[in-house]
Amino acid sequence: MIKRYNFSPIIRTGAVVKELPYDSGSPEPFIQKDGCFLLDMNDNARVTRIYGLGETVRGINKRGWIYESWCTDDGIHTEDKRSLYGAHNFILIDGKERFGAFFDTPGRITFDLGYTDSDRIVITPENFALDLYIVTGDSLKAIVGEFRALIGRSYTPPLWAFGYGQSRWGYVTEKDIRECADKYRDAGIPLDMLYLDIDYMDSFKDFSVHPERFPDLKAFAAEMKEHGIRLIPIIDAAVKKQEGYGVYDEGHEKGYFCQDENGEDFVVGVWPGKSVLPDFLNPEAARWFGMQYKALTDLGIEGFWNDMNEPALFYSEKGLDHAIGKVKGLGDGSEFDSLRFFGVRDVLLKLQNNADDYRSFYHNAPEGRYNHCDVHNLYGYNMTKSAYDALCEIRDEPSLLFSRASYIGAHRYGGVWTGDNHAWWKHILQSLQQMPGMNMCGFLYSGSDIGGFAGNCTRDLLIRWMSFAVFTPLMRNHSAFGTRRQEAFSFGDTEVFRHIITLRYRLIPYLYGEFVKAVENDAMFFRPLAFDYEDDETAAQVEDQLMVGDSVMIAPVYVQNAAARHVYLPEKMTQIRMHEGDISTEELNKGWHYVDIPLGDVVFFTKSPIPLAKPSMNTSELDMEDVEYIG
Ligand code: MIG
Repeated sequence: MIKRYNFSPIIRTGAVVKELPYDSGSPEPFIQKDGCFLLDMNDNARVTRIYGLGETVRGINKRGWIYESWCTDDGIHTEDKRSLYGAHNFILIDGKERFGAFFDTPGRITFDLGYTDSDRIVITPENFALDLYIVTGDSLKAIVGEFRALIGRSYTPPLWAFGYGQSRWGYVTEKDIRECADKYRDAGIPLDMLYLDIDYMDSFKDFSVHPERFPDLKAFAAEMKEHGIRLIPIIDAAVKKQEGYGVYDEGHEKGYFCQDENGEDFVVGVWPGKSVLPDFLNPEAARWFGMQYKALTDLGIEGFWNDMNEPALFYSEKGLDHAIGKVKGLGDGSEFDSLRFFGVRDVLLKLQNNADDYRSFYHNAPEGRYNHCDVHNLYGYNMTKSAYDALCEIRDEPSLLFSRASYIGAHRYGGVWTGDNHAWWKHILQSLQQMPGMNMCGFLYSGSDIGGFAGNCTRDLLIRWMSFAVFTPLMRNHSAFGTRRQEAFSFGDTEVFRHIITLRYRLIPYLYGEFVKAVENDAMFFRPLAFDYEDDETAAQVEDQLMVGDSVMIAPVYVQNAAARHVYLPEKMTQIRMHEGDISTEELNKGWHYVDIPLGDVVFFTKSPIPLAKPSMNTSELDMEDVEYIG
């Protein structure tokens, strides 16, 4: 059952698809006081665990930390952070009572889940303008199901998006991409997608193609497609401010960019240099931007990733002028003490994603004009919606689409990737722990940058990361400019990667089938063990294993040098082991096991038999019907 409470929302976020009547009572079990929603967790052991909040740092059980929904471009995902790229305001309380709560508000909201006072939940929306939904049900799964039905069916990508993808910020030319495809083919490693990062564009102008680096993208896309590979270009949110550039000229003339208080286009600095921000909250502007994707679909492009849509700001024109003023006096011979040094340093550091800048521009939504801060968390969501709506119009086939920033509602239009992680062992676990929270909030097509985006990857890290990512719907290896190369062919012997990625393709009938089922049933593809074994207190405490679909449980190795790990089996299961491409099975009883998982072996567990396809080099060669059953 769902109850809806009204605290004068300023704007319809579009997160929900059902219009429920308002309840006039108080939003029990929360107490509403001093601009907060409070819940005493200790009252008769009312709350034991808290799930949800989507894309966040820390454990599957969110209790004990403080989170802030504020879509943020922050490339250091350490556990002291409060915000990442998504704003997913749904929590699920498990304890004496079980219920979900969705705080539908477009601005900032803080979830203090036993951080300030370990027995208390304090939820503080910045401007108390929200719809609150309290969802109850018979089980954790049932509550999620009710909530998901409220927010509408999740995005389903085309089947080929379940193939393996290689990406790198650093492939600059057609030659770089072709070389990468060749190396995968030579090594016999399956591949479905090659990603184009910002360097394919001409001067980072959205919807342009660099004339020398990709002289004929249409022919090149067709060439790759013959090998079963699709090119997936990036689209950045901001548009280069340059007269003579059609997208800028038209958007400027029609007033489609975010404006400052005087009605002038608000100018920010991102990759293209001085840029402007499309006003995705203005439906006309959103439709106009979405239709620009046609420039690339006309060249044979079938999928996109939307980036920088928190929106990320390196600086604003205003902020930069101020900072330059501060720095200017530096070389004039006057005393330069440490305080001054830190002062100047901070002025420069604070230019990026600056709060004053977010407060300095406005959106023209149908309901009225809004300061960006009040609707910040809707920006990336509406960018993805604009692309999805337009792609549905432009193309007959489903397109691949995923985004960095998101808000609940965006799950209907695309997937999300988890942004700029690091080549750190702990980020394998972080990725695993993020998945169920995102699934609760509707984001099913998701995955992390395999091998880590920032920092230098190693062979063993990549093997372990991939052995986990075999199960994530989005399986993409991506890394940052300047980091060590981390393609599957970059660490000498490629056999181990061939076996792991081949296993992924063999699992696609199971993974895709379970994914579609989860979408259709408003269910989760990844679940904490607690969701399937509600009376098993041990299962409820497991933070590093997940259920994947109806039949599989995973327990990956994420510790450097470990060749075995403890695995909890909540019931009797079959252990499946892939060793050098060979698959073997073994029955294991309920309880704890210490399982050998040497580097290169992929081990997982099944409750019931699952289909396994024949190996294939890409999804167009994959025979979804020709399967054997294992487990
Ligand atoms: O400021 O396009 O998260 O995946 O490679 C960095 C360059 C901009 C951030 C994305 C990352 C991408 C990178 N982008």
